[in-house]
Amino acid sequence: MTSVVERLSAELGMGGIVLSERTEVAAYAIDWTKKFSGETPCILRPHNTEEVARCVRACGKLGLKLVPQGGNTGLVGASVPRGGEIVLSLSRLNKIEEFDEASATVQVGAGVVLQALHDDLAACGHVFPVDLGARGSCQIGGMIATNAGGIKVLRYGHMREQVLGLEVVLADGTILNNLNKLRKNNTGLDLKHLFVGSEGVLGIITRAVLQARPAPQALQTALLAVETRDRLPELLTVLRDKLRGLSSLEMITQESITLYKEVEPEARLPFERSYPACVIVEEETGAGESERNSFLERLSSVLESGLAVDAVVAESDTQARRIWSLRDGVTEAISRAGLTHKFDVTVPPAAMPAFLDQMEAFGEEAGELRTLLFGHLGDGNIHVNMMQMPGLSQAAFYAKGPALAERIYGHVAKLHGSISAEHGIGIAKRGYLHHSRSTEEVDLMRGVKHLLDPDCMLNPGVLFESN
Ligand code: FAD
Ligand code: 2HG
Ligand code: ZN
Repeated sequence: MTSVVERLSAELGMGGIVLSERTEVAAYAIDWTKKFSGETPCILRPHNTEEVARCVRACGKLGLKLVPQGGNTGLVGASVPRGGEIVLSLSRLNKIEEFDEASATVQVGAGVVLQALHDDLAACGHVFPVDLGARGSCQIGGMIATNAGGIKVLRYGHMREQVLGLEVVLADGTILNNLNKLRKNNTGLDLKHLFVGSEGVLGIITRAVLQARPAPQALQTALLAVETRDRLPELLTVLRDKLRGLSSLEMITQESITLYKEVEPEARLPFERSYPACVIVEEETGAGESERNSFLERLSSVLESGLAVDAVVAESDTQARRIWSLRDGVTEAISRAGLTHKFDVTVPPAAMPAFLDQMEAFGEEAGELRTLLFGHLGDGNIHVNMMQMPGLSQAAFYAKGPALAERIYGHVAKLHGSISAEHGIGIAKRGYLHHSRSTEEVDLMRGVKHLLDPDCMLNPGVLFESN
């Protein structure tokens, strides 16, 4: 009997695309959190859109299921196989194809890594305004498929707001080309939005046209210390008012900073004493001393209000990077320190202080968990991590997950929040979707899935519990 790999290779008839060496396949079959993994016979690594379409048609003909994969930094288990699916890696579609200066748009392959796009645009005085800690690995296709957020949503929005055009390979192998560069194009249903945030269940994104922006003349970065978490909503209001060019507003609680220091003992912490929370602010300003002085004055007025009690202001790019390394370092430290249950939620900003306390209480009640809270304060987006404490077995740790999720998401729903602020639903949250979306909405989503992928070939099991 011929194997799947042999049948697929024969069907594709193209060299160098099928990767089936077990040692090489392994990295594609486990996710970043090490929580989700599965078997796969092989990885397909096409070089361009036409090859992607051929891969999709070949899998369709052989009745094989596909998991599209970008940088494999997703945090909800949707980028790795679960039960023998083939992984379709977009990594080789990694060309930055064209920068159009007049429209400030850039056309890229789905496999372009975010950091590479940042570097490329910087060379022509522009920026791509989505940024996140996984920038060195996550890819544009994956970011579109998850509608990634990150640290600049406050000013520029998610991926959705940056996507002008898309090229997508549908489940039957059709290539849907809408590489639109126009900002204004009201010609019927805007189909690209179906694929933004679709987590690979509706089609394979192969190229995109993205909106770039002129690079800000100067960035002012500071870390503020907060004496009480109760006043975070007031601080948010005042910062939005005083710093009109605010581009990032992030929050890290003390316990997260403590973990960071445990994992990175060499790291120098910005304040000599500890505070219940620290807040990172970044403002885009004009260049020059007067703009800098204006930032410092406006920041001083925030300190005078007592909403923040201490501040470290970056004097150079290196110091700004050091401040940001604390924020990025927390996510990294969690993954290095052990297993964690991740809950990425949004709550109305006014509800945030009580919500933070409630999360700590839930963690305490569940027992033998360490609760870490941080996130995108400006968006009301809290990352709740409940980490395995030493002594708690892996099985006992995992067993706590479902009850915790039910409690946390139930609480979020009562606050009219969202059970997924930015990471998506994937496998991890599909059983809880009803906390944020109505039955009618989920039925319509299923209908769209059925229309575009009637045989449920693309990412089966993602988003919905049964297809
Ligand atoms: P993958 O993980 O490979 O895939 C994610 C999903 O997209 C899967 O469902 C996959 O099937 C699908 N997919 C991938 N490529 C395609 C394609 N071309 N066509 C169709 N479907 C596709 N996320 C945020 O939103 N904000 C953050 O601040 C943030 N910070 C992070 C920090 C760290 C350290 C890490 C590890 C992750 C972080 N994430 C964050 C999560 C993650 O980086 C994002 O979800 C990112 O958009 C995933 O991109 P990727 O290329 O790695 O996609
Ligand atoms: C971040 O903002 C990411 O750092 C990851 O969205 C959050 O690790 C997490 O829980
Ligand atoms: Zn985040």
